[in-house]
Amino acid sequence: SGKEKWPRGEEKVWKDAMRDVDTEVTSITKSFVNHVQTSLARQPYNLDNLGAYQAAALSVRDNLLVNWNETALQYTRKAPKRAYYLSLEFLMGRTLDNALLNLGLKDQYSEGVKKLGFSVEDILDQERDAALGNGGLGRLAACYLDSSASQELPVWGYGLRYKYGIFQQLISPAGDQLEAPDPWLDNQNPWELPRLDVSYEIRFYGQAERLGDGTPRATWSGGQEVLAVAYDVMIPGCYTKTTNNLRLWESKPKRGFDLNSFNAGNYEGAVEASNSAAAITSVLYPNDHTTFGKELRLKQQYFWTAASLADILRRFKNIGKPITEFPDYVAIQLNDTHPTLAIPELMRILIDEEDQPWSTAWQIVTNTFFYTNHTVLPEALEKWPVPLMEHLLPRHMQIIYDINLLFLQSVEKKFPGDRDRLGRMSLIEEGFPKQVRMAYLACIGSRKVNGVAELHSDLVKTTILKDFVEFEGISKFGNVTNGITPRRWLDQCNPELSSLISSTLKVDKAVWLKDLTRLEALLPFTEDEAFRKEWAAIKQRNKERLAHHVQTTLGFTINTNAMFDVQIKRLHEYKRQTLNILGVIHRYLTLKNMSAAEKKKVNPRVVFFAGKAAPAYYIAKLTIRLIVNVARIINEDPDTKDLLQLYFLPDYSVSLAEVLIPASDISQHISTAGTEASGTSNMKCSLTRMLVDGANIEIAEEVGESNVFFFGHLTPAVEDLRYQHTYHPTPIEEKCPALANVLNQVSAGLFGDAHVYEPLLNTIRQGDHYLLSDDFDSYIAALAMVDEAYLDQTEWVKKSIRTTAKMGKFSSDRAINEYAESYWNIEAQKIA
Ligand code: B1H
Repeated sequence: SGKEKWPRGEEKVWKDAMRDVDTEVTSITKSFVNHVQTSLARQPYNLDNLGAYQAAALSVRDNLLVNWNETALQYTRKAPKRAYYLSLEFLMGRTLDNALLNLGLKDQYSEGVKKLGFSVEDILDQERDAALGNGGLGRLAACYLDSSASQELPVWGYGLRYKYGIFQQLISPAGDQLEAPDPWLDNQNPWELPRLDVSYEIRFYGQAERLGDGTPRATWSGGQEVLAVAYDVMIPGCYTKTTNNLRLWESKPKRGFDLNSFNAGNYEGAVEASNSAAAITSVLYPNDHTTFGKELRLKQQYFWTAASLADILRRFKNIGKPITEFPDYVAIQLNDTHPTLAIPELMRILIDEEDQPWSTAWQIVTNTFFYTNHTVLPEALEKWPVPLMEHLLPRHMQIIYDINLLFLQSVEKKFPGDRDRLGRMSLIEEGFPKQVRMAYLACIGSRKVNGVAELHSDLVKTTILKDFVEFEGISKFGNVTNGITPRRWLDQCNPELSSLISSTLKVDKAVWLKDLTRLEALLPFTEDEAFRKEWAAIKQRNKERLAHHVQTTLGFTINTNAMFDVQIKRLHEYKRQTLNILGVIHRYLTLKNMSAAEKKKVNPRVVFFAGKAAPAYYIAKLTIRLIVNVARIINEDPDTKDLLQLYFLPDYSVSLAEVLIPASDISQHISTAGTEASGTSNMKCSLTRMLVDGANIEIAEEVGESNVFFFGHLTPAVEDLRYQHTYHPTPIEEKCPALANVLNQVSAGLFGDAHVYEPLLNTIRQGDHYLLSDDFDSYIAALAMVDEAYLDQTEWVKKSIRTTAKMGKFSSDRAINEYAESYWNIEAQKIA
């Protein structure tokens, strides 16, 4: 008819773009419409938000590709020393918004899609998180990639392309965590480039035989061979051409897999083998801080390290330098012990394939690798059973034995006759079965070792690696305090605050986002009333944004005229979500006993929890159940519900964090002293202007003790307290009556399920390894101080401004530059 109304946006803009005529139609609109018609093969008439997201993503990707190619080309031409970040986890979150901001194209795209009838927010909201990680360790890797590109450093990431990321968390009607798979690749992923041409054959099992010809060489043959295929993810820097690469490996059966089985008529057997190849990269292990000794996990680790090393070696060989110069061109960072097999794998390549003498090979290896430790918790220290290693990686087990022999000989030389020490330091732990201690192997195979915060690095040096410090000297052991990227954790998730900062400082965000110490110039504005008002108004709008999100996703109505108190992190006993929920119950019981007049003076509080529990972690899951059921009771209680609300927000993710963090007034970092290596959400919360209490001493050093609420015992006391618990236990009733009362109320069934929570409560009544009974009273006192401080809103806002102003140190740009200078010895490369 020709008279029908155009369904979306401005008809003329669409049509001009479709016909590619030269009007005011921007190149952005053209490329968007072009992708709708060609890449997506869709009609503009019926494009939905998902289609619009895909078209926008493909269009932005075109911009990135140009820079990405240019960056790769220049790295190849100039051949600078490069660093490689090996991590089993990259918790990237969403990409489109970040890419638009880094390219400086957000406004143009918002304009463009608006003319076509879409809102940029709706489009951004279509993207699924890339959740290839558990928690802080994986998110740290993502922040470091962002900073490397933004600081123009030649750094690539290497990881696995899991078909399923971290599980989706659901909460059952009873309040239990349920796990559902995360098929994040189902809608096609516009951010990855399959490189079917880049692939390597990876061997498992089989036989290793020493040549016995006077060389250390051996052959390794037979077993299973699978293919590692590369998928590349572009990592744009902020306001720079530099666009680095994250290479993720996918496992595939080898072409023409197992012809022998076919010929023997064993067709199903052959298909099974092909399934087992594909299984290697099918799922991220969701355990976090515990190791399970599963064969498939070890397969993942070897598959990934072997493919990455083969790729790095091939690139090095293209430069045409002798192999002994490898460490002059390559630095490899081991993100925790997960990639430690890279050490024996490089030895294998150098000895068996490159025919190098042992000492030359070891020299190369120990100048190439760097190892970051992320935890001193004993249950998280990786150990692999020797029989499993011998079965899966027979040649590597030989090499590990050889490394160990030479190593222990040199220890014996330095400490003659100290048999205890040899036993303590051996790479092989005695027992049934014997186990390989991966942290020790990573330590002796690396040029340097570091922890992730001052306190943590000191603990590494004085506890788990003490013997190694004595043997190798202190200078090998350092600290690089973690950081977070201010692009995602300020500019992207809190855009109003970002523009307030730019306009107040009269500095373009392109400058301060890359030099976060500039925020210090905000300090004088603590005395500016108009500024403080705007600061507070932005917080209020962020609270409303969160409340809206909860209303639309969960159907709860949140009181936004309250203090927002968050604890958002993996569920773990050492992080003490239990202390928090017992504190909430204490507050509830206190409110129930108050007169109306007393209640008038109380400041309303909304407490949020979010976080996943490892699927097999019974006590952590019970904690979730308790939180959910306490929430049910207290949110319905007319006596208290105006003053205290409690929510467990399911399925914590990077995207949910981006909404939660800017809305929070206080965040709880309340792990037992010395157990949290660093924490990074503490930095995110402080950066987007709020206060932290708990573990992070370095934050307090920067922002000032008056802006942080500390409580509880300090690290040096922990060992003594635990000793007391074991050998001179005091009944909780005596030691901490307030806590005893809370525990008894839960036991009595105040929140239903009278017996269900006993195992959780007993972790406190018996043993109390994480010292809740020692810290409860001072925890409650600290929360009261927070309430008190919040009453003086002027002072509170000042504290909040001061905190943000002093967070410069915690930019991941500072951290990555420390690695670049003091560890990897690499330099920034200007991409013209
Ligand atoms: C951290 C882990 C971790 N430390 C084993 N260790 C894992 C260990 O799947 N696994 O086997 C997974 C993760 N994660 C965290 O690292 C620390 O607890 C945080 O304090 C720290 O901020 C973060 C980044 O350094």
